Amino acid sequence: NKTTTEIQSQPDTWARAIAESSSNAAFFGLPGERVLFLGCGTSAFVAESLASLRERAGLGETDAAYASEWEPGRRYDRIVAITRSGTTTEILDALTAAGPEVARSAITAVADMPVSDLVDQNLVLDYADEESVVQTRFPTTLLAAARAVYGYDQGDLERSGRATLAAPLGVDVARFSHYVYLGSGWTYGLAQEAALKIREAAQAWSESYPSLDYRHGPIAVAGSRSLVTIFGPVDPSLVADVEATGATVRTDSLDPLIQLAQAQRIAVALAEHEGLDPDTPRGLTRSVVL
Ligand code: F1P
Repeated sequence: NKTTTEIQSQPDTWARAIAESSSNAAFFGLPGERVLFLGCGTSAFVAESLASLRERAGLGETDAAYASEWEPGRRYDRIVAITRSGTTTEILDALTAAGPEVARSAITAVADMPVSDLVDQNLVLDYADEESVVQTRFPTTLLAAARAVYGYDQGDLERSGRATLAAPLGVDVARFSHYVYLGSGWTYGLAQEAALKIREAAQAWSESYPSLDYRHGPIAVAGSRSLVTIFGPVDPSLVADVEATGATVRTDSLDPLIQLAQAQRIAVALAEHEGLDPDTPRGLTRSVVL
């Protein structure tokens, strides 16, 4: 399927994004600017991760919002619209409502789309566009580009990504009926995106929470058919509490972007196990145009 091809191509698209990042810095907010990232669906979760990464890097006050929920009010120097398709109605409506005085960037996978007319500058990651409805490499490639701009240490992302994606997945999806993804800081957006992949590609039950909030209620439904994956740093007492429910806990020391790619593989494996086509999920289209 196309989704798998796109998942497997990620080390290449990450490497290209990092190589080109110095010329793209302005799209992600100049140092000191007050920035708002907007998106829908996958792109809303990317927006959340970008806001956390940028603010924690000390580059300026940064917010993220679902485009559908945002209302003009707080003042920003720049609004950055994240949208693979460049056609999503809520994004176009938010940019139209934003007023003329704020600078605007769009980051898309396709050039000359409706969003392009509403912004000053459009970064087009065309090499990360996708044929699958389900987004995989566009969000991770955008994140790799942003991390480079924000000075995040990318380590050996490309090599480690290649090795991990070439190795067997190591998860028997027949054992699990409930998938939980936990994250903290910028990886909370990744956890939400991972859980969305399970729902979109495999129509299965998944949830996501800030890591330490999981014990504040949601852990009550964890059990022997739950797979709980923790992105980023792991709190041993949280692992012990989750394991006490009978759930399987998955942690590793991989770069969180590679952990997300592994979650994408789990979603595809689960779809195949259920006899579903991950490329064209029921009820989903490439973008929502109202
Ligand atoms: C956003 C999005 C996707 C979702 C679905 C509908 O699209 O919500 O994340 O998987 O296909 O559209 P875009 O604004 O990033 O093009």
